[in-house]
Amino acid sequence: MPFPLHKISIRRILSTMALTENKKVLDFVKKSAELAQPDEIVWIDGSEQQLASLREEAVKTGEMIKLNQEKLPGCYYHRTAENDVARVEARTFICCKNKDDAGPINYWMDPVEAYHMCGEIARGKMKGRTMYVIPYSMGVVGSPFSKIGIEVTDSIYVVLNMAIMTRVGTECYDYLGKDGDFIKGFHCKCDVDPEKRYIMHFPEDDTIISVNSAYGGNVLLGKKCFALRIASCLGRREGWMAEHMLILGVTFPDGTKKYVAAAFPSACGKTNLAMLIPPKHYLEKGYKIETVGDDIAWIRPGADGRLWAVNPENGFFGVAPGTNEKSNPNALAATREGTIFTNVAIDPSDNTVWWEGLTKKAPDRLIDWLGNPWTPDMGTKAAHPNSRFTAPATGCPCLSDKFNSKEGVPLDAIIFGGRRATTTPLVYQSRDWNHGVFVGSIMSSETTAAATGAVGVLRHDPMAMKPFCGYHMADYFGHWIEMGKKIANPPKIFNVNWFRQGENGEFLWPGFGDNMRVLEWILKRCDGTVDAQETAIGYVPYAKDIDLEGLDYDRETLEKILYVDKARWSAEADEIAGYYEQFGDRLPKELRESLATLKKNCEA
Ligand code: OXD
Ligand code: MN
Repeated sequence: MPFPLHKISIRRILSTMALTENKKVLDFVKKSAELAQPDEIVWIDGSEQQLASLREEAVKTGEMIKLNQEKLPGCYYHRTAENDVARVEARTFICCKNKDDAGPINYWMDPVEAYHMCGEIARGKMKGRTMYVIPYSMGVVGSPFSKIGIEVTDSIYVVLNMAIMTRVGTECYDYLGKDGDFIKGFHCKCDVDPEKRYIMHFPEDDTIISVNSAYGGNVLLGKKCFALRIASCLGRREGWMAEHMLILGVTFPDGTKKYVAAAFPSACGKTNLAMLIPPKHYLEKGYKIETVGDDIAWIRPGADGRLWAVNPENGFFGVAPGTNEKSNPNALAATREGTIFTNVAIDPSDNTVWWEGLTKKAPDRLIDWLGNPWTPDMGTKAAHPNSRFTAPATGCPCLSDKFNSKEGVPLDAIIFGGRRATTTPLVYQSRDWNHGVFVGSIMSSETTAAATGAVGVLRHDPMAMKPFCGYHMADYFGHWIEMGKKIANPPKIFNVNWFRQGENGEFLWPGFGDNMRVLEWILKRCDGTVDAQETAIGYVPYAKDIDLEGLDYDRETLEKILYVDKARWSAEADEIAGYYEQFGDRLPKELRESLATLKKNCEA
């Protein structure tokens, strides 16, 4: 007997059935319902009973498939529409009054036009459906970092994913009280029509509207839309930073801990780095990596003059392909319970899941992500390259004991990194904070399947925030420079590149757990216990200082991927100058100066 949901008719929206007396919430729910005209409204309370009954309903309607509960307890499977498998950057808009405030990198639409257009698209589209009202917190409720959101949606899949990825429950209403403010999120699947798909952000109204999609990155509104695009605007207003960064902790043999935040573009290994297992001899000495977050960091200056960071999420929305017992056993372990898999393949022999890279040999017969029978000789992918797992953070064996800390963790280092076949060395350190901001601003990376469009195309992705910055990118750089002025003990800033390739396209660095060797150098630099060579771009390690113990790897290759080729960097500087042009006078002078220094250093 399913637990009775708090279903009420729209006419009774303001009745006692609502879980809050907050007038702003009631008003938002009422307006959303008047627009989309759902048959019913369900107030999500976050209880396991309610979620269980929603899972049951989703299985009944075919929205989700219940997987093998012995092998994968609490795990479910979902397929999105074939046209709806990734973020849609060209249909993602910043809707602020003044076009200049969105900047040249973002797509912009006038807010009046955007509200009108989305209103027409969503009008009546929840007829025959239920609208769910999700109260959620990004961050631990009551932490000075945290913010509350309310998402209304017509998708049970969204409710269940939000319940993994964020802290959902009535405590959010308690925290808001009668008058508290929150980020409004309206999501309607409508007809999943790609031509009418819009992901709209109204930073001046703290509002998000998402229509005609059901793919996670477009519809789990707490994630990219709120925790990055809207939060980047809030951070600028309030003096903090919302970044596309993992957070990890390193425990040293003597028990001390250091924390690192690292920004990489989507599907470039943030989850793998956040959950890294160090090589054997590090483990034997007592080194340990702990995960605080794998995708988003909210960062604030502390009273001690350092930067402190929290992960506002509560789960991992990770890319499945390539995740296996060797590349990321911790992520794999996290997916074994209470996980929703999206667009991976199903193994019908035991009703479990499979994706490319999970095992060396694919099973003989699968059901692919489109729902069709699949065999290895077909030459197609069984799982979509951007197929995902939504896994509760608590299932991660290396989750940090600071995961739920209200104060967050103090950062010793910030790392930027892109996917670059050439030019960018394995690791280098910026000369100081402002130069570090420059290093982040010139990040380029090859595109991945996390967004629609061509894969493998080199593009600028400053601080890995190109798709996620909610305002003018040059003002965002300026905000970084300003933050530097507020902190007496800033983290040191580094850049890494795990993706250097040889002449035949082979990767020149093993990556994964061996990235610990680079992390160790980075943290020694923070302590001032290892020397470095000053180059045209910043400080680069001496090859002898990267620990290669237990690795079958020659120092010559290491020298090669640490080498700073001035001719290439000179060309890079010219290319950056072209890229910077679009920012005009809004580009902070500190970045122009760093670029001039780079050019001069390359010519010296
Ligand atoms: C993600 C992304 O899902 O960056 O984290 O696309
Ligand atoms: Mn991401």
